[in-house]
Amino acid sequence: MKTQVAIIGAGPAGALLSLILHQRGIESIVIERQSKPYVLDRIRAGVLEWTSVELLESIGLGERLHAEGHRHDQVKIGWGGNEILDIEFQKLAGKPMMAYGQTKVQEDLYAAAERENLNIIFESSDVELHDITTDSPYVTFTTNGETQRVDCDFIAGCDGQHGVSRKAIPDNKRTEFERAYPFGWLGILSETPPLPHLLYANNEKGFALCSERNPMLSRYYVQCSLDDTVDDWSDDRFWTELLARLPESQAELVVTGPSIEKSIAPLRSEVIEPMQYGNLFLAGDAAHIVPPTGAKGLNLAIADVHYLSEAFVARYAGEPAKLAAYSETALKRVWSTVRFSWWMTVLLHRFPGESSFDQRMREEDLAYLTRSESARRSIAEQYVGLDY
Ligand code: FAS
Ligand code: PHB
Repeated sequence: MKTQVAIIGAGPAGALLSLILHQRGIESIVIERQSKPYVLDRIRAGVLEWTSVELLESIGLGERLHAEGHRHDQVKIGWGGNEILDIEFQKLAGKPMMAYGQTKVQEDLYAAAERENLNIIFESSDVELHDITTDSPYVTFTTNGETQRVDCDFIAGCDGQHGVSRKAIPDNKRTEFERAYPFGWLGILSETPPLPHLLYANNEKGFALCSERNPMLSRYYVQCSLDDTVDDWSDDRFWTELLARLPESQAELVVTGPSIEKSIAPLRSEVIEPMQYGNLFLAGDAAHIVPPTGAKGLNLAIADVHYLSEAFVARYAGEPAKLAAYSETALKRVWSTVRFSWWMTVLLHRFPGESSFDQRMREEDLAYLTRSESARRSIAEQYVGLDY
């Protein structure tokens, strides 16, 4: 097969890139390892920056997003037992955020792929990238037991943190920056009405987060040990821990119920530099990982795709400069977002073995945020997403 851009991975980054390129007259073929139901079944992010909302609207994906998404003008942070801090981002940063699960974003992208007849090849294995430093790169893979080959002008590596693309950049050309956090998030879904606002909490027992997916589907998280498995966490233990970590006035509002999904995710920060090598360009988790505390993983993938799609459009219009500068351009937002996610993670979690001094510094940060509208504005503008 031959195309202009071969895209590895049909998660949010790959599917969005293919859709935008198609709408701008550029052909692509997407090569995805998993089946379509498998990708659609993953429970991941829950919050869209307003910048992401506007991009999705611009490509015709605004209708369901506004019909089923829940617009929020603030989030709350519980700390110091019963203190509650409001981060009013509509008032402080002039933009809201939208609670709209990644699962729905993925459904919308695949529905658009069907409508616009995009070429996504699911259940592909043994994906290999070839000749990425030449003008004739190609991708080989196996599907239905047959080896396939896609000749292309460019390859977009959108295959996530465990993909093959990032490793196609030679070790001596690739720098990996990494921070692993000494805890994970235990997340559940329950068919119960969520709190009116997203609520993050820092408590002596650890972090907790109350979020949502729809008016009768709540998403909750508690910080847990990396040694834990979901079997260590009965529903009773989860609800007891969650309620104990929230300010009392908020804990009283939580409607508990049986979990219909329960999973543990480790927290990591990671950046791959550069995000391009020869005619290979990385976007999304293939290039960076952020702890979910800042609600940035999905949004940063969308931002990469914004920059990369603009660069491909310029290149095919005879302007190669944007594509040559893609990595430099994308990394500015990546590092700004990685710092924000790291900072929110340190602010809101308790680190095993940390000193009482560390906790006092954390409490001073939270007290300063309570006193200072400028400090709250800084969180607000980063949480809802800086302009591209
Ligand atoms: P993805 O990982 O979503 O997609 C990559 C795709 O490439 C996958 O479909 C994969 O099957 C495919 N692939 C991999 N290797 C391949 C190969 N060799 N060949 C072909 N295809 C291949 N973000 C938040 O903002 N909030 C959250 O609460 C949150 N929770 C998360 C929980 C978990 C368990 C994980 C893993 C991530 C979470 N994230 C969260 C981050 C998540 O939303 C990612 O940022 C987002 O999925 C990034 O999208 P992609 O870059 O498309 O990567
Ligand atoms: C979620 O709804 O899954 C969610 C919300 C906010 C976060 C992380 C996850 O910071």
